[in-house]
Amino acid sequence: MSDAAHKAMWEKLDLDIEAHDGLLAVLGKFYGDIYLSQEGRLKGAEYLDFVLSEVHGLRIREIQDAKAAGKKVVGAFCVFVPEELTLAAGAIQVGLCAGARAGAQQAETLLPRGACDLIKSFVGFKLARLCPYTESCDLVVGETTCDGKKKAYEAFGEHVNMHVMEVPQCKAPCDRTLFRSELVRYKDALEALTGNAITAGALAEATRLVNARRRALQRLAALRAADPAPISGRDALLVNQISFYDDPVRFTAKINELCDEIEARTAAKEGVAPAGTPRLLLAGCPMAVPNWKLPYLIESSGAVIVGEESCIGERNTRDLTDETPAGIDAMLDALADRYMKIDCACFTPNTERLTHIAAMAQTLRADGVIHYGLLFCQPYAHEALKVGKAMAAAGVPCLSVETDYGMEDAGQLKTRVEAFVETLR
Ligand code: BJ8
Repeated sequence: MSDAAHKAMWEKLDLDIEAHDGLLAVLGKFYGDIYLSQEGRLKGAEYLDFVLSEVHGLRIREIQDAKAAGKKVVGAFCVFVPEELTLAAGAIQVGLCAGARAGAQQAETLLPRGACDLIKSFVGFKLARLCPYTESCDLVVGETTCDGKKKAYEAFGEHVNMHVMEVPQCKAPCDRTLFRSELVRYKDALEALTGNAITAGALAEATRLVNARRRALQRLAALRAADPAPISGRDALLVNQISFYDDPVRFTAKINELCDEIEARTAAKEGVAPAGTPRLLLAGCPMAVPNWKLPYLIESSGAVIVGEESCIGERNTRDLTDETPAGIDAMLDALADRYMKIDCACFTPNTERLTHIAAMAQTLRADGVIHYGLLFCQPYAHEALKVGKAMAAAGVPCLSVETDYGMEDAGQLKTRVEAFVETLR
């Protein structure tokens, strides 16, 4: 697809072409510095490079073609939005841009200064007309997770067609009942949007599809226990990020191919860093594209990241949806059961997250944990303290960092990370 064709498509989507060109230029440079500079990458990383190079191009063209053929597009910001239902309604679900500072000035007209950068980012992308995914959406689904997001959706809803799912904050049986009823309400909204009734057959097929993608990501996660580490944390994070954008069937096939290559690499005792390189588990807030600052700083400080305990990582892939129930009601029960296992810091209490982090550190043979909190994120800032205590009890060194999408603190962060890595040697 030519540059001119891309531009014509973006104009049709009413993007701010000049600002969007600027964004792509910065993104391209950032990607080159952080990704293409890596040594010993897997051949399968070519897929990642291609998807990223065409993230606003060919993938958007596919989505536009699908829309022209009558499909609807649903955007989401949270792993609580059940893609099984979206796909069963014959719609496409995409994760929306929220990992860069864009349209910050515009965002501040709708948000308080103390909103986290993730929230400012999705509002900024919309108001500055920079995200072709947001502009492609027929419906955006929000959720009542943290206070920042749920209040931001009130303002955001004045600019997009919005459906907000209520996500409970506790995990008692009454909370599961509430979430189950929210699944029904979302199902009704999808049926109204698409004009398609969600049948048991369609939901079973969609569940198999989403589970297959989760299984491929679980396979990748498990292979990272090898020493030497067969894939960089940056590339593994990118795999997880792309899982929210790319076609699920193509993505699953490509990631399984990547895993085949990793198995061969591991058998040959090869990796991206020498055996014995300090291994770190990254835990905390989700890192949406192109939030690669911290992984880059860690991996340029002599360590390798071996796992992501986040929604752009294992929190999103740990649990499968039970494929055995028959009939819509039983399938909705299975969905409620699966989604209510998510250990987001918005829940209280949320002790299972501490257990998960300790288990991941052990399985992945991590020498330490870095807890990442996005500045102004209350839920994860509170849990950072608990994670620190739990890791101390488990004998796993832990460093807690709080940062945002800016580069101003990069030097200071690197000094802290280097000092931490030094203690692990
Ligand atoms: S399930 S982690 S994707 S809510 S960083 S906006 S929490 S103030 S993103 Fe999340 Fe769903 Fe939970 Fe996962 Fe608020 Fe914190 Fe900002 Fe956050």
